[in-house]
Amino acid sequence: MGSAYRQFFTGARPWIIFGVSILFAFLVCSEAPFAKMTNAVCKSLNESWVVFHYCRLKAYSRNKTSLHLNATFLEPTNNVFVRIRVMKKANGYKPFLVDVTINGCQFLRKNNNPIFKIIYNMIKDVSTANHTCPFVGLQTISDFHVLKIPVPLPTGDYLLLMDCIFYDKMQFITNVYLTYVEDLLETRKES
Ligand SMILES: *[C@@H]1O[C@H](CO)[C@@H](O)[C@H](O)[C@H]1NC(C)=O
Ligand SMILES: *[C@@H]1O[C@H](CO)[C@@H](O)[C@H](O)[C@H]1NC(C)=O
Ligand SMILES: *[C@@H]1O[C@H](CO)[C@@H](O)[C@H](O)[C@H]1NC(C)=O
Ligand SMILES: CC(=O)N[C@H]1CO[C@H](CO)[C@@H](O)[C@@H]1O
Repeated sequence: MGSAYRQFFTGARPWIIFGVSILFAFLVCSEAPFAKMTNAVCKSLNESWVVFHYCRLKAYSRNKTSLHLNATFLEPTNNVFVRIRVMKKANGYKPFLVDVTINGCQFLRKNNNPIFKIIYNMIKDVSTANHTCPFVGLQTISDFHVLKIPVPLPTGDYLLLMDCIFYDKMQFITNVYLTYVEDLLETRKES
């Protein structure tokens, strides 16, 4: 697995960011078109490094939820890669367009990716990711709910998978399920 990841990273563009945050960038949206997070799952694969205390959606209303996440990194890490994949539901979840791996520490130093910069700017105020590496100790995302999905998507159920890798070893995953409705605005206009 280690060498497979290394190979993948070598080929990958040095996209952005720090881990936990990114994921959610694609997800949520408080404005039309309509997007709603429906479930969040966090899992540490190495509890001597990463421990999740809290990973949950709270409901504001029937069509709006917010994400709360709280984890501790027990040791410092200066090497964070995040792989993000989007799946779309169609007889089970199938890969959908996005499969990128980003170098989190590099992005935080150089702010060198314009797309992720937009996302990061939205995330930083509700997370503890607003600093350069190393990352250690308590990491949180609090009440994350305001985001615009930057590209139009077909209506459907989506799953955002985030694998977080420290020094070539998978340490945790965060998966967020969401529902996206493309034409809410149109429907409203017609009615
Ligand atoms: C698990 O975490 C410990 C503590 O940081 C680290 O030394 C070890 O290499 C990690 N193991 C794996 C398989 O990632
Ligand atoms: C994170 O979770 C721990 C354990 O439940 C709790 O003690 C701590 O207050 C929480 N911190 C934040 C910022 O939510
Ligand atoms: C939530 O959905 C209901 C009906 O489905 C709609 O009337 C309401 O305007 C929606 N609220 C927001 C904030 O979109
Ligand atoms: C590393 C980084 O992004 N630091 C920023 C954290 O947030 C403050 C206030 O928004 C900025 O001034 C820093 O540049």
